[in-house]
Amino acid sequence: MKIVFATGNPHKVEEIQAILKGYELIGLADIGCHEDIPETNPTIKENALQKARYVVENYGVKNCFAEDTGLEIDALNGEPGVYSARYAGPEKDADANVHKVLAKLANYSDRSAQFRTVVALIIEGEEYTFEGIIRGTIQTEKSGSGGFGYDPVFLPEGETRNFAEMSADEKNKISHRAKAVLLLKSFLENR
Ligand code: ITT
Repeated sequence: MKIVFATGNPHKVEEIQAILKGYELIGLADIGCHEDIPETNPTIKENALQKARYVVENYGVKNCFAEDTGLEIDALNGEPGVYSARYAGPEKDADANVHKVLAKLANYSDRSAQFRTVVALIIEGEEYTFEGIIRGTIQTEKSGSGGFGYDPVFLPEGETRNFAEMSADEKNKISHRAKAVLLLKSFLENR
């Protein structure tokens, strides 16, 4: 089965394709979409829905899913949250975002945080959402060369290596995104 995945982030396509093995993910470029899809809502769930709806409404696509992810840091009242991609500015610079987080947390002893992903699916005109969360802590400095975004400072609960120090397979077994996508997968398989 082919399904459009509305993301401009190639890391997400790689991670999700590895989980949705029996499906062919069609990227935005393949449907002629080269624009930055608006994400203007105050919640991760609404942003995920907004991205999926945008593609269905503007590109004549019937079945589509999108996802939105945020890093939610307890001591910062859930920041950067829905602003995770642009925390340090509109350039979506992962390095600058990580440095901003480390600077803001410098004086806090509570470094607990979570990643939250919401996948929004539109299929045959109906909308569905699936959520995945992983708890962990923000480390004091970066390490590891895998993953992307905030991975070099996110240590999942119960683990000794952060997401950037794990292989893609290891991250994919436990991550927020994997949890949400497994719910999507079982929904698709059971309809
Ligand atoms: P879309 O086109 O799908 O919107 P994006 O990169 O703008 O791609 P988001 O709006 O979901 O993605 O922004 C979330 C940001 O949070 C993203 O830029 C990363 O920096 C970070 N992020 C998302 N998933 C992550 C993960 O698994 N590990 C580390 N950081 C992640």
